[in-house]
Amino acid sequence: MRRIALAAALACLPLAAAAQVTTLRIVSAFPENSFYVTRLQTWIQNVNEEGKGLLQLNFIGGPKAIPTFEVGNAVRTGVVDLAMSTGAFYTNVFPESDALKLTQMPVAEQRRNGAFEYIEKVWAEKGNMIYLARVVEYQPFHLYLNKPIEKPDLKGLKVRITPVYRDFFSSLGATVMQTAPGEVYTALERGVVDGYGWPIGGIFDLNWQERTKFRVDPGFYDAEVSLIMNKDAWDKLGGRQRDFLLVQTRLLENRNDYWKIYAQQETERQAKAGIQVIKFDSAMAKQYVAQAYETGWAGIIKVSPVHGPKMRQLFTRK
Ligand code: 173
Repeated sequence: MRRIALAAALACLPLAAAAQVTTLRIVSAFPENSFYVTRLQTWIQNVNEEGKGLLQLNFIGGPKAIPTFEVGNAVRTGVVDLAMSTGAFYTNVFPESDALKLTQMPVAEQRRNGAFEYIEKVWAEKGNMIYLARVVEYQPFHLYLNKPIEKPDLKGLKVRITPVYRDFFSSLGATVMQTAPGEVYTALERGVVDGYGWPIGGIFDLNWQERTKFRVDPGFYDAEVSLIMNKDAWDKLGGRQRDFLLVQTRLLENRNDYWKIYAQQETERQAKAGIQVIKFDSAMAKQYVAQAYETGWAGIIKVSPVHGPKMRQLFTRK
């Protein structure tokens, strides 16, 4: 009798669990056909396999679903539950978001030195967001150009930017123009810009190599792409669902060493595509990178006099 009751109870378990499934809506601020998104979708598939009966992710799409610079507000207000984005795309929610480009240590170390905790606090307070995981690192930004330069002087050049590059490129004399990644190709094609900022990897995703003559070395900062979540959606999850989501996002973050290989591959691929490297000598290079950080932090601290200096202290390698 008892055995039968137990068997019956066990048989009911999947049903009981099924009643607990939550499906979260996730979007990407990067274009649908970018490598970042391909990688995200592979991860989502796996999460959905592992999360049967507990938690499912429904990929809504990229900027066609929600425009790049509106994704942050969509997460803040709960129009979507989760997003893969970068801070530069949601400075309209809170300006500190763009500071993540300035971290000088891997996210694993940020989780140990208090930086991650500080990010979590600011994101929750100012963005109504849970900062879940950084899924891109080891990707320095570069300036790509169609006109040659001999020194870090961009006077007379029009350069496509996001907030990432605004203060730095402006300080070098560039005329800057902000666009989402999806509009870079057209801007280059029409000659509206003479170049653009982008990390070392990814320019082939939208065929920009067809419209790119030079890459300027060295790179600067570290491209940040992260998973962020609406805080109310997080608060509604059960304990097991939260644990599962934390484990899954951490698994993706723990694979970030891959980006080191990707950076090498993309550098080679650019050379093969005929993109020439404009390389500053070491003194100039040092000054160029120093100016990138100086102007970057000045910009953050100007709009965030309280959090800015604290972030600078936590994000800068001693
Ligand atoms: O669009 C951009 O140039 C940008 O800001 C960015 C940020 C992180 C990764 C890739 C691009």
